[in-house]
Amino acid sequence: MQSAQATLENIRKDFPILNRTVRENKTLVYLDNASTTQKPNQVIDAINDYYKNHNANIHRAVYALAEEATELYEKTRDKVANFINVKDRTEIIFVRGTTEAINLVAYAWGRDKIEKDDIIVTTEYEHHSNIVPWQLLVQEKGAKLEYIRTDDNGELILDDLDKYLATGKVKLVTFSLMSNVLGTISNSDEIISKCKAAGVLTLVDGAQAVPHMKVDIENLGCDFFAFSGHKMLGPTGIGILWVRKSVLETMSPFHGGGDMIREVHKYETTWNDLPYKFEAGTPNIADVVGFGAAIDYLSNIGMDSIRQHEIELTKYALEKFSQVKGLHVYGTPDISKRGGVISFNFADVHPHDVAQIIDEEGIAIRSGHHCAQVLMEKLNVAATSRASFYIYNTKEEVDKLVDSLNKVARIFKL
Ligand code: 7TS
Repeated sequence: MQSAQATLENIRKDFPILNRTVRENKTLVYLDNASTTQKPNQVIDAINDYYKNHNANIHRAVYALAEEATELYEKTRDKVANFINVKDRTEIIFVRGTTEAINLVAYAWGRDKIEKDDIIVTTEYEHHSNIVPWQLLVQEKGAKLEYIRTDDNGELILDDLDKYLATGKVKLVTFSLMSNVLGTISNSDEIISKCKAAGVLTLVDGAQAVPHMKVDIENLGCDFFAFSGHKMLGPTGIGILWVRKSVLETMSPFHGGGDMIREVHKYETTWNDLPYKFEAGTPNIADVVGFGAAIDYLSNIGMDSIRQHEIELTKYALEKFSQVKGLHVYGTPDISKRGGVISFNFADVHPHDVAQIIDEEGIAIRSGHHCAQVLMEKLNVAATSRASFYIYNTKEEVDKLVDSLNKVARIFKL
């Protein structure tokens, strides 16, 4: 059995970008993993190998290369099914990412199913991609969008959910399993069981959760589930929408075109089998293959070890942050209820100034509204700074961040 330290050293060796220097010859400290993660050689090599040795269009031809490409593409679907514990692979749809997945549901499910005065419930800590598609839909239908509020600890106030469900008008409740700003892990069991009891469908945005903890779709019990490959070591431009079969079978197509059809005549078309009905056109084959390699990589480490590593880093960082003068950290102090995302602000210092001073040390953190302006309004700030961790981050990197935060405090005389 390898020690945790040895494992971490080996993991870091797989990520070539972590060796590079930035600014004044500073070793890169990458702490913007909630935005996107870095890629290991295994993922880069899988994409290279695909283009060098197997490139062809899928599902269309009988020649050897086309068969190989199709097999590689479909193999990733099986890997995804296994990774999130889905029994029926035809419920898994390849999309560009979480944003496209949620838009697909809003169009292909929502346009048929949402009517005037219906209610869609979301939360105050959603990413814009789990707000804007619903705004567009309710505006078109004369329906309503309501919000479950967050409390001072950044947790959802579930009394709000009870209140909306009691109206009998709610058709969908949609929430992220982990907030990209506060790191809060939603109380999914309670939300989904309440919705089930009320006969209301649920969509879970797993963009921040799937990369960082074991997610079991069967246990979760939702109806729609979305996540992105690039936040879990995979390439950009590939993501997953999972839909429960009984719901998927009631949905209209999203995009029309090649591959999603069975027969096309001059004035009517019949649809292909699931999931191909929802995968129109030539898909992002190479990145699906790369995504498969990312899933293998994470599976080899084990999602429970990844969660444990992030808990340790986050606990360590929260302790150190509490000693920095003038620093305010958002979100719950209960480590069991949060992931490796820490948003913070210095009183009277603009987050962009913070990020700039930190960047001089080669440390990449994000400053801004994090595509969560509804939450920023709630917190009564325009922006926050945010550090977010992943499998390759170390306590030494947290120390470097803390040193530079102390530098901010000194410069601004806090
Ligand atoms: N949902 C959540 C919870 C997210 O954090 C993000 C991206 C998305 C959806 C959208 O994912 P995409 O892959 O379709 O873009 N979050 C962030 C972030 O926090 N900083 O940059 C992107």
